Amino acid sequence: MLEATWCPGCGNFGIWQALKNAFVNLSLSAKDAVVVFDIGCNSNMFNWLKMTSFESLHGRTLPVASGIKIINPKLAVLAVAGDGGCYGEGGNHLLHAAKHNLDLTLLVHNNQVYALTTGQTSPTSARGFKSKSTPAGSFDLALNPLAVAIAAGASFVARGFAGDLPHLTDLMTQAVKHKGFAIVDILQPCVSFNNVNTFDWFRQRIYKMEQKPANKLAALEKALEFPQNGTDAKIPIGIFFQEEREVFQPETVEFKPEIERLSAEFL
Ligand SMILES: Cc1ncc(C[n+]2csc(CCOP(=O)(O)OP(=O)(O)O)c2C)c(N)n1
Repeated sequence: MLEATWCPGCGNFGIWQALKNAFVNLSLSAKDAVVVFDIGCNSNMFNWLKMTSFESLHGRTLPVASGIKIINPKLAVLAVAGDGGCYGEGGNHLLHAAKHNLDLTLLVHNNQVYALTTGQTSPTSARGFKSKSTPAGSFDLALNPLAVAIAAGASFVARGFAGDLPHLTDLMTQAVKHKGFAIVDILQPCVSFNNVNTFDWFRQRIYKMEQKPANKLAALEKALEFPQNGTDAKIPIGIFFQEEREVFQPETVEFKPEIERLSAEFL
C-alpha cells in the first residue's frame, strides 16, 4: 500500500474514508466486491484501497463495471469516477446504465473541474468559471447530474458531501444495498484548482433533506435546486429518488450458456 498523495485538504480524503466505512457497514471485503476506477485524482484511490479493483480508461468505468456484474452477478460492483470522466467522456454510458438498471453503484467525485490534468473546466463547472481552458469564463451551462440521472431512469439518485462523513457513509451504504443502478454524486472541494466551490462555500449552502421527495417530478424539482448559472440557491443533500424497478438479472437471461463459457475461459 502507498501513502495517499492527494493535496492536503482535498475532499477525496473524506470520500475515501466514507467508502471504507461503508464497506465495513456492509461487511464487504475484497472477495465479494469489486471497485472499478476511472482515471483522475479521484481514482488514484485505486492505490490506497484494499479491495479488488480494476482501473479502466477515462470515462469507461460503467461499461467495465457492467461487464464484471454480468459475468459474476454475486459480486457487489461499484464504479468510482470524477465529474470529468463520468459526465464528460463517459456521459453516454451514464445514460445507458441508468435506463438499463443493472445492480451497480456509481460514486462520482464531483469537484466541478478536471483536477488531475491541473484544472480545466468540466461539465459541472458553473457558467462563468475561469480556468486554464476557459480563461475568460466558461460559456456553457453547467450540467445538472442529478436531473440527468433521474430523467434517464436511474432507480437510486443521491447527493452527498465530502465534508459530512456520517451522512456520506450512510448514502453509500444505502446505494450499495439498493437493488438496481444507484448513483451518488458527491460534492468534493478541490483545494488546488477550484477556488470557488470550497468547503466553506458548500457549508454555507448545504442542507439535508428531511425526507425523500414524493415522486419523480418532485425529485427533479429538488435536483434543479442548485446555485449555478447565476442563481444562488441552497444545496439539498440526501436521497432524491428511489424506486423498486425490475433489475437486469444476467443469470436468468437466455445467454447464460455464453456467460458460463466466457467465465470458464477467463476466470
Ligand atoms: C480518453 C481520455 N481523455 C483524457 C485523458 C486525460 N485525463 C486524465 S485525468 C483527466 C482529468 C480527470 O478529471 P476528472 O474525471 O474530473 O477527475 P479528477 O481528476 O477531477 O478527480 C484527463 C482529462 C485520458 N487519460 N483519457
